[in-house]
Amino acid sequence: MNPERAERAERAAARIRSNPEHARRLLHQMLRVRRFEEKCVELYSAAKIRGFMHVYIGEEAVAAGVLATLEPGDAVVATYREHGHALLHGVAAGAILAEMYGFEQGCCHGRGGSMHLFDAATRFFGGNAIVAGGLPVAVGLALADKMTGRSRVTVCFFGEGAVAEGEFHESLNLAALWQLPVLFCCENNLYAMGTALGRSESQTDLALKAASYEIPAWPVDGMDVLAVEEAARRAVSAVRAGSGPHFLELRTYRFRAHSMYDPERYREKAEVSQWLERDPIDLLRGAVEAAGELSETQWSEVQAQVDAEVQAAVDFAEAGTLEPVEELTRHVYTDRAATDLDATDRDATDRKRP
Ligand SMILES: Cc1ncc(C[n+]2csc(CCOP(=O)(O)OP(=O)(O)O)c2C)c(N)n1
Ligand SMILES: [Mg+2]
Repeated sequence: MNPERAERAERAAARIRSNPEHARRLLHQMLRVRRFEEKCVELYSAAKIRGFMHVYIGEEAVAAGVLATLEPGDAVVATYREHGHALLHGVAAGAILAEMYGFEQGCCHGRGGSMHLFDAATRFFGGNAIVAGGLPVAVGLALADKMTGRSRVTVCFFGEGAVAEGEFHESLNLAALWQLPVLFCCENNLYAMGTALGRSESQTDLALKAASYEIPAWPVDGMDVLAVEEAARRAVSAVRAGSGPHFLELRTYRFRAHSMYDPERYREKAEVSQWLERDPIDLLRGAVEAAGELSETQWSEVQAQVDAEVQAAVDFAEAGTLEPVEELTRHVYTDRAATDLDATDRDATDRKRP
């Protein structure tokens, strides 16, 4: 082992020993996402889930590490690869899976599906299918918190493909200009569908792009959940303390295809194998075991708990029902019929008419 790696392993062991329960919890969280999504793939193949679906397998350390640093009331905005973020931010596994089945018991009554998970109660604001579409939403949420004086943080996850979009630059600029309480988390998995970062960006150091907007930014090993959590804790506490936006470039890798349809002609099998050697779950499990803080029994318990949660989610989704046809026009514009509008609303509406 090279000296840098050895020092890192030593620091990790010390951290694990200082709070072994927390380390086991991080392991549990990553495994929840992994097993849940493995089940989703199986259910997709069985045509229980249809439409587009993108899994996060390989990238679990990012969501698990960052979300471990949030407090109740903080908001999360993510992309279409968001099952894990929703799950770890507190949306019930059953409600997520039922949503993917298209059933009314889903977190969006089955109208959103895999790419548009949303849950106002936990302040999980998507599930955004448009690349970079979540960034202005996050900036708006953070602006609202700043204007109302609430000490909340909004975390925005997006892929490195988003940095090529105008919305990325507009959002970072305004967040910095107005010193908004938002943490930008760029999940750099090296590919945007089949396009490698170096084929689409002249500058591939993404933290540097954020720094050009005067936003404190740094890269993080996104396969090491302890490193992710440490960086996120530092960034989140600075954001919460009023130091304005922060940016993390989380260097990670997706082990599976971009979506369920992808012949993967753009990357070598050897590259995938190399990254598989740094599976974030295996890395943490190995470190916790090496620190003497994970017995065989404890690991079996973690797995059993996760398996039970996933099975319960499947049972819940399987028992789901489609929304009745009469409900189809609900949740489109407003639930209130024109006759329900009170006099003030009607006056205002009338005044706006040309
Ligand atoms: C504005 C926009 N352009 C194109 C697409 C099609 N599209 C879907 S996913 C994707 C790649 C995005 O890659 P990245 O942001 O790196 O996220 P990853 O899939 O790697 O997590 C593209 C181009 C889209 N959804 N939105
Ligand atoms: Mg990507």
